Amino acid sequence: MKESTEYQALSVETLPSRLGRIDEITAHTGTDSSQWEVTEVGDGNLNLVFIVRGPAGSIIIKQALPYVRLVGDSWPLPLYRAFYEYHALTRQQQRAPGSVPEVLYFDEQQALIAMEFLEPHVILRRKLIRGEKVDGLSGFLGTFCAQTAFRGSELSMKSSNKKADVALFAGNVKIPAITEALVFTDPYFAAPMNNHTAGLDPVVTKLRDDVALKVKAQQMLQRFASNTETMVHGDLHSGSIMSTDVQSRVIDPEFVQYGPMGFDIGMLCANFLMAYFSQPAHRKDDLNDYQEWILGVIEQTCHTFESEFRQLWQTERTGMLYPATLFEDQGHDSSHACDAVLSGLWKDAWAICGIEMHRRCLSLAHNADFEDIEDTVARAPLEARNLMLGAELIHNSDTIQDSKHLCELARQFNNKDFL
Ligand code: SR1
Ligand code: MG
Repeated sequence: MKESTEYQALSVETLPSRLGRIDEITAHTGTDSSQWEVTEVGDGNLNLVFIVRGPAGSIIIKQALPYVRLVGDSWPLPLYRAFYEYHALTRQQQRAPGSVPEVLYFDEQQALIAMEFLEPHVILRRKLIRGEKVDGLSGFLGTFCAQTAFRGSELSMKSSNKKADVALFAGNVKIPAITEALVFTDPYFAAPMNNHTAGLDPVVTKLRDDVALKVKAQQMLQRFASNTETMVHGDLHSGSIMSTDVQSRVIDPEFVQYGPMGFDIGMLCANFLMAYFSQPAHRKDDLNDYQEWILGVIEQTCHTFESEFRQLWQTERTGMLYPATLFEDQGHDSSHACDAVLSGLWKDAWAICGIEMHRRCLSLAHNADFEDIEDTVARAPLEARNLMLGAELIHNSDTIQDSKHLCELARQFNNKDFL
């Protein structure tokens, strides 16, 4: 039975009585909701997240709040983000099967999604801070990014379907607007909600005085806002990935939109680089080994992305772009065309990578990799390395050869002192 009342935020107390007669839910938890054990575990910036443990099993209930949880009700945010998250999850499941939690039930009015409880998975960012390795991580992430990028584009999709999808997701205005401001714009001036670590001022001033850097960041915003190449997750950081030691899943695509194909992989690389630069404050033993493991994940993720993308190019190029009728059917190899598409994609990715590295230290919504370092004297020089490499990537996104080159730069910047 579907809830049909006006939106009301759930609580630990009200959840059993409100959801206890929904078949799609009780099929997974058991029908006696008085036996449910409910905990609220949302530690993200926006939503309520409940674990419901029942006699028959456990599920996750995610419900959007009508405001930004991180800030409070002074910043209203539309409930419709749950609608887009639901549609993103179903598409990701089709395009990259097994990569996201199974959706069990969706109630648009209550902005509520019931989904598979991933156990014993934890947020990947926590594992990176603890120095834990995850087998198969790069293969999983590279495949996810390539499959969703390729299969959500007109390299693969029928144009009519893709354009209908672009129209559907174009309604998700206010959520991408957060990215447009917080990621692409606010880092580059003293925006009201910004904050940065004490001691970073010399580097922050340098970046904010760099007009060419601001131009490049705005060029990337222009591409983000107007290039509808594929359906992007839109917020693919290490807090949007849940892992055990051997398995991973992508969660939380409410920032979904149609955007550039290099967006997700660029943001992902940035978050691994921030994990890399923060490590000296998290461990002494095995520091070099763990930092090198992170760089290996970046290289391998990008490598997997390329090979999966090239494979899909050969086997699933059924859309209107670069059709076989124009290449193979004429006896012409299309691999140079694939090279050109990938080359443009990586240029976007490296610039977006640099911008994401900036926003997590300069704008609102920093990441725990750095924020968990309580001693700001220790934190500032690590963030400075991250910020300066970010600038290098934005300026030189056209000349970064590949992920090996990226990791070589990271090693160089990891040995520099910018303050
Ligand atoms: C106000 S929302 C801040 C950030 O949280 C989300 O996870 C996105 O990364 C967003 O930029
Ligand atoms: Mg999120």
